Amino acid sequence: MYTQSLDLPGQPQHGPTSANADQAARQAAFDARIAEDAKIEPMDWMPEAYRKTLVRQISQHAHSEIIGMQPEGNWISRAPSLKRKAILLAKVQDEGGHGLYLYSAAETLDASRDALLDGLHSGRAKYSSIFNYPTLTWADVGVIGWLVDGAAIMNQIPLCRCSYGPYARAMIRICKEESFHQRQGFDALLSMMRGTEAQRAMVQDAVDRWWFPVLMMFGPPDAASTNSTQTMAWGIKRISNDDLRQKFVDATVEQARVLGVTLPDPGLVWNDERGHYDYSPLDWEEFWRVINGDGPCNRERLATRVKAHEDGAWVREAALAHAEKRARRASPAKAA
Ligand code: FAQ
Repeated sequence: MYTQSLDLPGQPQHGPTSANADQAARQAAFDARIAEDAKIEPMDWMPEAYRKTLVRQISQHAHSEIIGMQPEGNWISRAPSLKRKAILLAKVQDEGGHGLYLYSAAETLDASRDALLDGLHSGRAKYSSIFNYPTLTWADVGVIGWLVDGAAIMNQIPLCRCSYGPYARAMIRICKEESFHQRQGFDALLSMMRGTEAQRAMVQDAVDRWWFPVLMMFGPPDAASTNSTQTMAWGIKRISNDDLRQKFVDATVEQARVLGVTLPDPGLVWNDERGHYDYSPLDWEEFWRVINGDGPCNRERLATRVKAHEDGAWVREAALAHAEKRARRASPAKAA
């Protein structure tokens, strides 16, 4: 580009000093929006570390949703009635949909979906620890709805107020659907608890196996939560891991009483002074082992996911070919 411009007194300066000033002004505008609890939108300037941490959290969340289809998906063909089968089909499809909203939210941050999926399939990216446990009986399906979706809602309601607009808006719809998921799980368990002795024993066994892994879904204790300080300062995370875990324990004890099951923790007692239930220390070694790839089902979950992706290659190719054909028809000159 040709220019006749000269640097004159009083005019904005260009070069390193003004670039630093621009950067500082953008950072100040971003900080002010965070301080006033306004939303950050995709076209707004944001610090690179904010963008990266959102891509990390949103993509891990998306991966959890699509891997989370597997434990219950195993039971679609074995549901005990047409009604339960229809409910379970809808629920598993919802989880797939949640994954898609979340990948789309990550794409607004310049992340490529192919790269995100590659991270999952190669084992580099994390997904929720909880989906590495097996679903041994039909009661496990009810317990996933009641406890896993229950924990997911507790964690996700505050994310509806997250500072990044597309993530916050995706969470509003997701939370509505998770609420149906939790209720259908509780309802399925209630039916079993009103059934035979063998059904009640099956529910109790499932609760015994899932309770502690569910408490670990909220993440490591606050003292070991490497990301919390920064994500809370940015208004991404609103309530700490331990505080959410406590809220979940307090809410669930009464639900267990209504259901007639025993939560498998002798240390679970009301503490008048704290105004909360105390509970026993969790096995954090197990947690780290599971998230580092060595849980009961990690290998199976990843292998199933990779196979589904490979088996679906023809669908992606066909969709691309169809889109190209439509573009050619709509505008032959441009497409040529
Ligand atoms: N599993 O510093 P923090 C669902 C990692 S959706 C695996 O405390 P942060 C729906 C963490 O990534 C369930 N990894 O981390 C459904 C970090 O590693 P990094 C998923 C975990 O991000 C129901 C390291 O440990 N929900 O259930 C876990 O501040 C039924 C240090 O931890 C979401 O993703 C874990 N449980 O807090 C579907 C919600 N916990 O990345 C199907 C959004 C921690 O530095 C059926 N995510 N780690 O390498 C969040 O709210 C947060 O990311 C937390 C973790 C709270 C999960």
